[in-house]
Order: sequence, then C-alpha cells, then structure tokens
Amino acid sequence: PGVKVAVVGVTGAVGAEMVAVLHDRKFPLTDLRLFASARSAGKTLETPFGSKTIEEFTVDSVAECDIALLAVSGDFSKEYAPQLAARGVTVIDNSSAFRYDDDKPLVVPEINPHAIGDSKIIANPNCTTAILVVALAPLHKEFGIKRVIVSTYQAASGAGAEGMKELEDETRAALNGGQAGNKVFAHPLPFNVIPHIDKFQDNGYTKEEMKVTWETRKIMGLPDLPVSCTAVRIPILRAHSEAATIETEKPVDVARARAVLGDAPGVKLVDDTANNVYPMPLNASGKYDVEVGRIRKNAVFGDNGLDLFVSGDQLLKGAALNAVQIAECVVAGKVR
Ligand code: 2RA
Repeated sequence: PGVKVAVVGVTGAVGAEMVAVLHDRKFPLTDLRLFASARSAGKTLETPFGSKTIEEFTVDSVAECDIALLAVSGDFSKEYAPQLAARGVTVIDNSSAFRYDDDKPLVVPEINPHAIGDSKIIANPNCTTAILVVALAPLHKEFGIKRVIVSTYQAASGAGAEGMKELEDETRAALNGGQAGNKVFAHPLPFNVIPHIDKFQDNGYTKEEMKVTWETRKIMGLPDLPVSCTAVRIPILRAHSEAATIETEKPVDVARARAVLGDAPGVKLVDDTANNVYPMPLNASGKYDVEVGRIRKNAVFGDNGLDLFVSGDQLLKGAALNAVQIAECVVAGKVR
C-alpha cells in the first residue's frame, strides 16, 4: 500500500518546508499532493520531488490521502480538520486551533509521541515552545523543573514568508536612505526589536507568551508548571533563540546538565565559551537539531537553578520538521 500525503497551504513558508523535509527524510510516501487556495491552484511548483501542480483544496481531494499536513490558518483548520478526520485522514495541524483541546494530542516526538494514541487530529506546537521543550524535557528528567522564565529572540519567519519579505524589503529601504515601514509587524523591524508578538491578553502577556506557558505544560505533562515568557521579535530572517532560566527540584550539576543535553535527541550541545562557541540563529538556520549552550548555574537560584540559551530553526523544529516527525510516528505506529 504505502502512504499518500497531502500538504495543505503549500505556498506558505511552513508548507514549502514540509515538502522539503518529507523529501530530505525520505518519508515513506507513495503519493504527495500539494494543496492551496483557488488563487494558487494550477500553478507549477518546483519541489525536491520535481515539478508539481498545486491543486485547489477540497475536502474530497484531500480525503483521498492518508495523512494531511496542514500549514494554514487556525480558522481554516477548525473548519476543515474535523471534516478530514471524519473521512479517515490523519491530520497534523500546525495552527493553534486544537492545541488546547484536552482530547487532542499536542506532540513533540522526542518528548511525548505516546500522546498520539489513535487521535485523527494531532496538533503541532507553537514554534517557540517546540524549540524550548526539547532542551527542557531532558533537564526535567534529570533535575526536576519547578519554574521556567524565558525571553525569546524570534525571527521574522515566525510571521511566515510575508514577514521575511517585509524584513528584507524594509531593511533595503532603510539602507537606501528611506524610512523602514511595516504592515506585518506592529512596528518597523529593521534595526529594532519589538516586544510584542500576537495579541495582548488581559494579564499583560501576549498570546505568543501564553502559548509558551500553556503548551510547555501540556507537552511536558506538568499542568501546573509556572512558566513566564517575554516574546520579542528581532530583525533576523529565520531561527528563534531563547534565554531560559529554570529553577530545579534537585541541585544541578553543570557538567551533568551538559552530558544530559549532549545525549538528548533533537539537541546539539554547542557550549564551548573558551572558543566563543554558543548557539546562534545563524548557525541553527536550516538545521534539524536545536542548539543549546551558555549552560551555567543561575546566580539567583544558586545550586537549584540553571541558565541556558537555545537557537532552533523556527520553520524546521518549530514547524515543518516536527510535523513530519509526528507523521513518521503515525506511520511507524509509535503512538502508544
Ligand atoms: C511567531 N511563534 O514567531 C510565531 C509563529 N508561530 O510569530
């Protein structure tokens, strides 16, 4: 038989990466179909699988596939994912539409693949969260995490292909003596940082920051874990970075923390400050592993606290790679 896969939203930054990752990881598919809105239907897309024609999304067409990777808006997912699931398609959804539903798994395969069970709709986490938890989960196993404080440095790619284009265009405009403008971001991004991603909530946090709290708890199975996040957009193209401080149950040992992270799946230990080696988005871009470094005892929590810095490709581990890894778990039956 083999697996028929649909990528829905293939003209976006995440959709395009999904196709590339399926190819790169030699995903065992027998058919790949690419879907987008009517506007793009009929266009030819050059992909690692060769030239492919984009089809207009319809439930009937996607229902011919076994697995659908959705890289579309939350509203679209809310409407169509249940219809596809009812037709027997396993839907892996990159939007936030189902992440907080108790009956829908939210999965990072290095951490909680067994949450998939027999669910037909599986949520892919927010990019910032996915990149953070691959580093936190092994530390939690070793030392027990009591609290997390994190500040993020998020790339323009988090706002999709349009965000990346705006950064490039407006940087060029500014360098050519003009004024950098903004449509996608709340303010001009070139030569700036913007401590505002997604909408402000009543508690003073943004939605992006609350996603990190809610999703870290759900993926790590720690429903009461205190997590405080400040999410900041910075003028780089892709790969998010995060400075995290954890308070731990057990005293931490820095050498042990390094060893644990060095062995952790999905993590690349990049921590040799004597040689100016630490995680950076420039190096993490285009890579599957999340770079982790700057590991040190935290000066506030003393023996029971650790600081670390992570950089991970927002479009890969933060989106497309994680979705394809979930699909791999589904195909391999590693879901219980
Ligand atoms: C961002 N985390 O960086 C969002 C995208 N999902 O804007």
